[in-house]
Amino acid sequence: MITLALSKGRIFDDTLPLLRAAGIEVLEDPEKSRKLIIGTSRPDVRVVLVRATDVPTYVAHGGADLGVAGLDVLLENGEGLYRPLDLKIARCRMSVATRADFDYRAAVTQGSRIRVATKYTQTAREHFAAKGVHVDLIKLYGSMELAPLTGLADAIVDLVSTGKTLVANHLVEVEQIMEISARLVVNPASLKLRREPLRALIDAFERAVA
Ligand code: PRT
Ligand code: MG
Repeated sequence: MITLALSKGRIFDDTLPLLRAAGIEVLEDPEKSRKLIIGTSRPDVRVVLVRATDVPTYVAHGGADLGVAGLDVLLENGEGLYRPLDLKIARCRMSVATRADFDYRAAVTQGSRIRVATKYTQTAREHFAAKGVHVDLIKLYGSMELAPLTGLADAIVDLVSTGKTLVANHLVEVEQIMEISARLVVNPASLKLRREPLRALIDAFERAVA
């Protein structure tokens, strides 16, 4: 049995067409069913539904043979995974945003300290270290946009796709850190033990992306 870890929402929705192109139909809609293990039209392939941030953990520890996770998630928690393929789905960018009245340029050029709230502490730490900016990181698990509005932080590091969330909260995107997309990650031990079927599946994904 090959187990593929996906998260509900955009990762699941965007992976479906790739699976379909690989000849695999998922047998249930996770938004309608409460099942966490879903069968597919291939008796030897099943999907497990986990939180987006748990996908690397499942794959790294063998709870799944492969999975789909955003680069944002992998940069925070993606060690020990074989990361063969950019699926080019669930695309967005990782950016720095502040209130419109915050002078970000001055803050990052004058070597002053900046308080940054984010879910992506690893990525934010590396980004500001590379710029030589002193940063106080505040770890949050959601609603990052609130941090600059309440005075909790000067800036946030978050994902942006349309930019509507920032606009709705009167925040300005002041710097783009990197482009983000979802990757297919594979458990290295699975790849050794079940090389043939996994390789075939990875190749099918590869053809579906191209
Ligand atoms: O929602 P949950 O807490 O269960 O987990 P999650 O937020 O990690 O999962 P999900 O499904 O929301 O995101 C899964 C993956 O989709 C992420 O890891 C990213 O790689 C990718 N992705 C692509 C995004 C976005 N686009 C995105 N826009 N993930 C989140 N957002 C959020 C962003 O954080 C911000 O709150 O959408 C908001 C901004 O969107 P715009 O369109 O208003 O700019
Ligand atoms: Mg979300």
